[in-house]
Amino acid sequence: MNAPFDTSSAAKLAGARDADHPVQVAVIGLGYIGLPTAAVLASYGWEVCGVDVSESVVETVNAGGVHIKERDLDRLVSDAIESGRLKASTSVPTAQFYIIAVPTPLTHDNRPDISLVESAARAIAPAVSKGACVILESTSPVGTTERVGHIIAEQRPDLTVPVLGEQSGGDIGLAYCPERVLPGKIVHELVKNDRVIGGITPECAARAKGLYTSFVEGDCLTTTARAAEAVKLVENSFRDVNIAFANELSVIADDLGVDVWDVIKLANRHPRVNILQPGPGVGGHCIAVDPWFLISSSPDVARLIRTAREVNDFKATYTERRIRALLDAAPGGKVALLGLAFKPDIDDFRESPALEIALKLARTRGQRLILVEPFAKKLPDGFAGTGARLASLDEGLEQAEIVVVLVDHTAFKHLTPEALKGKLVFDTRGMMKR
Ligand code: SAJ
Repeated sequence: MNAPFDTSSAAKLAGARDADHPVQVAVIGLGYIGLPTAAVLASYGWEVCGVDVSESVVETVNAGGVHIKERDLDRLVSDAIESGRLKASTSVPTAQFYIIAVPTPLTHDNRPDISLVESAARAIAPAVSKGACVILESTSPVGTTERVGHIIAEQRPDLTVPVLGEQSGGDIGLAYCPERVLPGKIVHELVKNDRVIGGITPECAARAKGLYTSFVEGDCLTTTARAAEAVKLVENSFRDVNIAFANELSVIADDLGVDVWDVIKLANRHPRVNILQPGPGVGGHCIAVDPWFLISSSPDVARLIRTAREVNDFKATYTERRIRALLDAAPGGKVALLGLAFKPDIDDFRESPALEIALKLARTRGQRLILVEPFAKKLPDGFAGTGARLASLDEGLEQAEIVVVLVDHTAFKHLTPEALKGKLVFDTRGMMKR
């Protein structure tokens, strides 16, 4: 467990900085969103301090390295460090802008856990000065930006915090601006995407907008903090519901004995139909998580959104059952599972349905599992002792009687039905059809 943010030593960082270059933007949390944001801001000329509770993350970044894999991020961070405009620290400095980009996971009973946002607010409070603007970017339940304001107000009675519903006022700005970038394209989308900026007051929104317009090429649209919080949750719920429709169709198509890929392709030729793609379930740390933020705040009315979550979760169970049936149909035969990541061409295994399916199969059929994942150097610990092993695509194809596509990585795309002749094939992504 990491130590909480160091709130006592804002001065430590000031010492590490050239006095002529005070920190302009402090980015709290150097994860998948915070680190690229800090580096992009530095590349646009801002003096940035990235803050993280992990000393090893801070050391890595200060050495010009990255602790996460994301396209173009390594170069961006090393250039930003070299330019002297990006530094990392475990201490929160005094800055003009604060961006909070910390995780907001789910609790065991699918409720949002905003404790890291609260602890970031507590860490900012001692350092924040009159005129600064605090912006929350973490995906958050509606009302969280106001909660950040309450925490700062509690710790800093000397400062007036803006009040929701008023037009202006307050010694600091307070706003919500959700991140909307796609893993795998984060650096590109940070600059290109439109941003929604919700202020506690319109004046707060305008102040936050000043920061984003300095590097965003998309439109920067302003609204209230509560609306912006809802927009983020709605975007990811929209996608979850639409993927659920495709996943449910794939199960119905199996029942009816029709090819779901053909059906979707042809239905999408209608000018007002645009069905997404079925898969083995929905993964990642956003789409499979964020709808719960809406469900937990409105449990009696968020019926469609809850059902979509259930349909998408069921698709992983259904996929596992179908693979077990194939194993039963080929006694003693081995199965090559292609892909463990949560989506194509990414080394991110968080909430991955492919990984979950493989782990469940490994518990009882490990000796018969060959796992092919070009983005993994070794198998996750959960496979230890199961007999499942990691292999190259060629090895997998050579040794397995059954081939299951769980992730449509580019590295698998040259596979054709001819190359799989004689094998039992289950293509959960329709890779060979599309
Ligand atoms: N998936 C399907 N079928 C599809 C599309 C996706 O099964 O047709 C699956 C993927 O395989 C994956 C999951 O859904 O398991 C999610 O992948 P994704 O590419 O749809 O989304 P994420 O989780 O990588 O990123 C999303 C994006 N949100 C939207 O597209 C509305 C991104 O813009 C957000 O910034 C991100 O969540 C986030 O951080 O919230």
